[in-house]
Amino acid sequence: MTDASPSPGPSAAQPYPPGFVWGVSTSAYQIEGAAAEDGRGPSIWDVRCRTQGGVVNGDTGDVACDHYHRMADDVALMTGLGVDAYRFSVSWPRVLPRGRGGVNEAGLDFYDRLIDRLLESGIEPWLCLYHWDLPQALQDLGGWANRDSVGWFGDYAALCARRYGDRVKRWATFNEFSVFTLFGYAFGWGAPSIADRATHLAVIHHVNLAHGAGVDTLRALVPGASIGAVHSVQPMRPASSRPEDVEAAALFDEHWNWAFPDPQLRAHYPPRIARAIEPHVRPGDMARIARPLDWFGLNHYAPVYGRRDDSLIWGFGFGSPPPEMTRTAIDWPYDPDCFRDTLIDLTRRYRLPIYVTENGYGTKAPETPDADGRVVDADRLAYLQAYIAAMAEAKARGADVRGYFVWSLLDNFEWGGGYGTRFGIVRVDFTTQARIPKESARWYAGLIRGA
Ligand code: IFM
Repeated sequence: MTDASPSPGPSAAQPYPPGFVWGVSTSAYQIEGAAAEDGRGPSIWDVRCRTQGGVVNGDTGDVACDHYHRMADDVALMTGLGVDAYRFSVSWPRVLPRGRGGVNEAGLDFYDRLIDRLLESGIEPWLCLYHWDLPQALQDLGGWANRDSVGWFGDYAALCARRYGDRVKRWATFNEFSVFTLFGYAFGWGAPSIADRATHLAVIHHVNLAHGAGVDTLRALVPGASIGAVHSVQPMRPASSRPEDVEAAALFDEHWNWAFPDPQLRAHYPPRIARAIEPHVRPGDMARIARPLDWFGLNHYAPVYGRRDDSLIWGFGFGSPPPEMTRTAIDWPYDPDCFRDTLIDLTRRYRLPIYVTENGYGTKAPETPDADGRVVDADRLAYLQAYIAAMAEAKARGADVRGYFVWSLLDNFEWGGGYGTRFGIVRVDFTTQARIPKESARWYAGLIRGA
């Protein structure tokens, strides 16, 4: 089935008909490790972890899940789960250690081996080009604040397209544009640890242009490519009815939810951002950004409660959800209905098939095995059941959802949360690197078998 063909209608008995894609997601910096091996160059996250702080326990991605050395075992885990697809990202500094120019054959080979192993295992590779690990050498030239980044990204996309496009047909340009730009360039809580309005605006526009350049490159070089982008859409609610919270939440909403999909799919910025970003927009830019896409990648976890916060550069920040709201173990709101409504709203807004490219449950609990060696993650299992049921409801009400990828296959480096926050359906012991599929993984495998 291609993305263009109409979605087979769900029935009450079988909301997920054959062809629905069940998968798991990861990202390079969060799992690979081998940070200084085989010619990989430093990324902005290596630098943040080592020198800028802000990561729990001083953790780094140096070893992570050691996936670089354990890739075959990790693909075997996926085979055990019975997933149809695996979304991973390529580490730009592993294949281009200085971001541009000389390629690193050993790095390129690693993804060749991964892709081949996936295909031999009957698992479709979904390749995401950018999951936040910009080569530090490019940051030294200004990173995404430099308009040349559009060309750097286009060249990197071309390298990957030429190397992997014979085997990889599913491509995403970026993962969660709004999250890495807000956290990295406005809040200063992620790499490259900047908090500056003008820089943030330039970055938003250049990343949108880079996305467009990436789409054009992939379209030209990969026959039969199915191309999308992965957005974090978490409906924004004001934390109170005070006018200053309502206004702050409205601006936060534009930044978090619409600053990227609106220009990419409707060729305009949302109104408040449009005014501010004007100085960066050159004639022809909006057409360069709004390139036709095949699918919409949705990462969804929870609604966000926005409030006025003058300690942050834009005057908006995170408020608290209402006290009566159920929350997950890391205090994120638990709201499957919000997931259902988001799927329905996005289908209406952008009229593209949706793949849920991330959804999952994080905890700070160590999730140690019990006496029988089982990891009973009952809360995660219940969360996945509820969210997958909500997705079925959304489909029944017309949402065009074609697939679902759990975040994440493995416990991994959870950015500022380090290794203390676990999202995996497979437990990783970060001392021994032993993997144990949790009860949620067993349940997910059963769901897929029955699907
Ligand atoms: O771990 C992250 C991932 O890298 C991007 N989306 C949210 C996940 C959980 O915080």
